[in-house]
Amino acid sequence: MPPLPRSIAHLDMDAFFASVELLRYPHLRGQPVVVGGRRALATTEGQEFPCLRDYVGRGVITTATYEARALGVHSGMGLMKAGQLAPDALLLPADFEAYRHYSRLFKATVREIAPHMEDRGIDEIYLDLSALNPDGTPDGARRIAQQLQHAVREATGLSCSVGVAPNKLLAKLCSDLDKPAGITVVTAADLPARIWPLPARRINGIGPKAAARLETLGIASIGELAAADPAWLQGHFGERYGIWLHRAAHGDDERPVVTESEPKSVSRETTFERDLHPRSDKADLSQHFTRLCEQLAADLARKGYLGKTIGLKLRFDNFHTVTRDQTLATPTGDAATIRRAAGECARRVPLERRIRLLGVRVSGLVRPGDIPPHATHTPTQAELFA
Ligand code: TTP
Ligand code: MG
Ligand code: MG
Repeated sequence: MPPLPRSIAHLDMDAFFASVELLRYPHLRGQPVVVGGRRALATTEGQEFPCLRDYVGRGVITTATYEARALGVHSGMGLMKAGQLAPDALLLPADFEAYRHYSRLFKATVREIAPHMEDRGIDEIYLDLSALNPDGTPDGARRIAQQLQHAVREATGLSCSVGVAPNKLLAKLCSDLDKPAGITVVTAADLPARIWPLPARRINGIGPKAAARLETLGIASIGELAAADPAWLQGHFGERYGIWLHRAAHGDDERPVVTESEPKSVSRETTFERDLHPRSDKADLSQHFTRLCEQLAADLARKGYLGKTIGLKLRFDNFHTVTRDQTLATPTGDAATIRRAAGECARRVPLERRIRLLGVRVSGLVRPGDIPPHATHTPTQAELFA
C-alpha cells in the first residue's frame, strides 16, 4: 500500500511588521499604514504620525497594511513613489526588537500544538501535520489550521494565513492565496483546477527574471509550465533548474520539514540587477563578492559559529548553476579567509558567460568553544599522566 500523502502546512503572518505596530497603536487600525525608512520622521504640528506625503529620501517600504496595499503600495516600493499613491498613509519606523519578540511568541504558541516545525524566517514556518491529521483529510487539515490561527491570535493579537498541502512547495504557495487571515487546503487532485491557472511566478523559486524569461518563451501559467517538455526547459534553463521547474509545476516536492534548530550551513547569495561579465565587470563582481563574504562573516558571528568548508555558487545567464567548495584546516569566521577560499573555488570554474547570481556558503559549522585549542596536538604520555 502506498504511504498516505503528507499533510504539510505553511503559516505566514499577515502584514507582519505593520500588524505589530498596530498592537501598539490600536487606534490606527483600519487606516493605511506603512513601515519603512531609516529613522522616525518629524511630524507636522497637530499630527501624531508623519504622512507619506511628507517623506523625502530614498527609503523603501518594508511592509504595508492591507488598507495601504489597496491603494497600490507594497514592500520594496520607494517611499516617495508610494507617497504619490497613498499620500495620507501613515509612516512608522521599523522596530526590529518588537518584531523579534512577536516572532518568538507566535512560534512558541504554534509549537505547543504542532511541534514538528521548521523555522523559515521572522514571520513564517512550515509544519508537518501528518501525525495530527493521520487520515490526511482536507477537513482535518482545515480544523488544525483554524486551531493554529486561533491560538496565535489569542497569544499575540495577530492574524496569520495558513496553506495546507501534500508538500512544502504547495503549502507555501497556498498560504498566500487567501491573505489576510486565510486558510487554503489543497490536495494533489486539486492541482489542475486550483494551481495550474496561477501565474508561474507564484512558485517560490521562480523569481521575476525567471518568470520574465518563461513569459518570452510563451509560458505564463503554472499549467503551461507543467505542459512544457522537460528537456526543452532544460535546454533553456540548464539541467538542474529546468527539471526543478518541471517538477515544481507538477506539485512535486519531497523536501522534509526540518525541525532541528542547529543550522548545517550559513549562506548569502545575491542576484545581480544586470548579469555581470567575468572580465569586463570584474571590479564590480569582486566588490559584490567581498561584500557577500563580509555579510556572511557577520551572520556567522551573530549566530555564534565558525565553519570549515567554504562553498561558492555561480549561476550564469543561461541559468546553468555550478558549485565548488574547499575545506580549510581549521574552522573560520573571518571575512578575508572566507573571501580567499571562495576566490580559489572561483578559479576552478570556467568563466565564459555572464553571471546572474553569486553565492557563498560556510558549512561544517562548529561553536567557537567546541574547538580544542590545539586540535592537531596529541598529548604525550607524560602530559596525560602529569
Ligand atoms: P512577508 O511575509 O513577505 O510580508 P508581510 O508579512 O508584511 O505581508 P503578508 O501578509 O503578505 O505576508 O514578510 C514578513 C516581514 O518581513 C514583513 O512584515 C516585513 C519584512 N520584509 C522586509 O523587511 N522586506 C521585504 O522586502 C519584505 C517582502 C518583507
Ligand atoms: Mg507575512
Ligand atoms: Mg513571510
